[in-house]
Amino acid sequence: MLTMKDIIREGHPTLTKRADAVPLPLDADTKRTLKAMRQFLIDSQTPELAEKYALRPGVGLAAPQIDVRLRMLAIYTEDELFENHHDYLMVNPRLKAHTEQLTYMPGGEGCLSIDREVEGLVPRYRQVTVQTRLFDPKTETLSEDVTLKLKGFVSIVFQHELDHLNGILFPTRIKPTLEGVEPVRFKPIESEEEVS
Ligand code: K1U
Ligand code: NI
Repeated sequence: MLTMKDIIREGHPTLTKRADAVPLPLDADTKRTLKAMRQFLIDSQTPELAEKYALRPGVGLAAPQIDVRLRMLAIYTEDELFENHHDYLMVNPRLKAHTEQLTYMPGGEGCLSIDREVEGLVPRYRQVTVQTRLFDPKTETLSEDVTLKLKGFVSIVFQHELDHLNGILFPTRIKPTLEGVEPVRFKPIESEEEVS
């Protein structure tokens, strides 16, 4: 089981290096790592496990964050409207196209590898087209190249994780203001909705 002890932090040299392409076919060790990355996200979003093991909740994780210098990443999250679940283990992902339009996280971004509050907004493309192989954790098989269109929050998560594969941490992308750029709008959680 991966815990916060396995996640390297700001200052570690791996976090500022470009990761290498994943050699194919996948070896057993790489398959184990991919499954463990996805399981970490699931555990971190399970309140009892997050509390028991002191896990910070995460919706994305890139292999360099566990000191594996390979181009692979996990995403496990709902979109901002809680309409679709996104569960990906991407191997050698490439950004093929993106909108001109930008967006950003209204409260700024966080990172499991950064243990401090970082103020400021991070401009991200509103929609991206990604070409990638997908690893299926159940059958332990790798797909051929697929093309994914990701928008809004999931697009931001992908761009944050792709940055990790390229040795970039979000504080280097911060802008004090973003004029004319719309933030991602999250559907309010019903219990937190205003009544009047
Ligand atoms: O890569 C990482 O360090 C994980 C990070 C990715 C990220 C996604 C989107 C914006 C910024 C950074 C996180 O998962 S931060 C946690 C988070 O955004 C979240 C966690 C649980 C529920 C909803 C959001
Ligand atoms: Ni991060």
